[in-house]
Amino acid sequence: MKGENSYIFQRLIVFGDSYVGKTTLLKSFILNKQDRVYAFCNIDFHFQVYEKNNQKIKLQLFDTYGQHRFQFQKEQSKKSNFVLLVYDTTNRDSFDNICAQVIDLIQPSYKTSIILVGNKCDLSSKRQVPFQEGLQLSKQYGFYFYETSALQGISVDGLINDVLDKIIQTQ
Ligand SMILES: Nc1nc2c(ncn2[C@@H]2O[C@H](COP(=O)(O)OP(=O)(O)OP(=O)(O)O)[C@@H](O)[C@H]2O)c(=O)[nH]1
Ligand SMILES: [Mg+2]
Repeated sequence: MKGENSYIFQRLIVFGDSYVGKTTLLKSFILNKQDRVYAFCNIDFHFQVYEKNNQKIKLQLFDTYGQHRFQFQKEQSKKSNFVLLVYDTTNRDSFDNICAQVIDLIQPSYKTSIILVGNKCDLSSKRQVPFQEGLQLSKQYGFYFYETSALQGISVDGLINDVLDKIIQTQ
């Protein structure tokens, strides 16, 4: 039987071009906005404990910067339970760069769940990447797919709740 203080520990990391909204998205997963964010070797991270179905889940949320290279991403992906690949729906280049990245990150042997995220969906008049294109890419590779607005909080609760459900299901 699990003790009262026991929790499931998992690691989530976010990748994507500069300015797509990675930091804003991760911050929206942090329940207490006053909590400290740690910095180590050019990565920021934060521990967030969630409680769901009487289970405590401690998620280590890793933020990265747009300029990180593939080798770094590959190493980090291997160590993570969840990888969020974020692009900006108003920036075609950020989507094309994800497409290039995906080929490199796909390693069937990794037990990592990859989630494709089209952020800034609130800026509909500036949209450059249609929803269907994101969906198609996610289907092609068997990723989860969300369109979010980290700024307006659209679909961010759904995303993190689905992550928690998946963690609980796989225990
Ligand atoms: N309209 C809109 N703006 C957003 C959204 N998410 C982030 N932004 C804005 O986009 C800008 C960049 O957001 P960041 O979260 O700093 O982007 P980042 O991906 O962490 O950038 P780097 O750390 O430089 O790689 C900021 O001005 C945010 O306020 C969103 O969903 N909608
Ligand atoms: Mg950032």
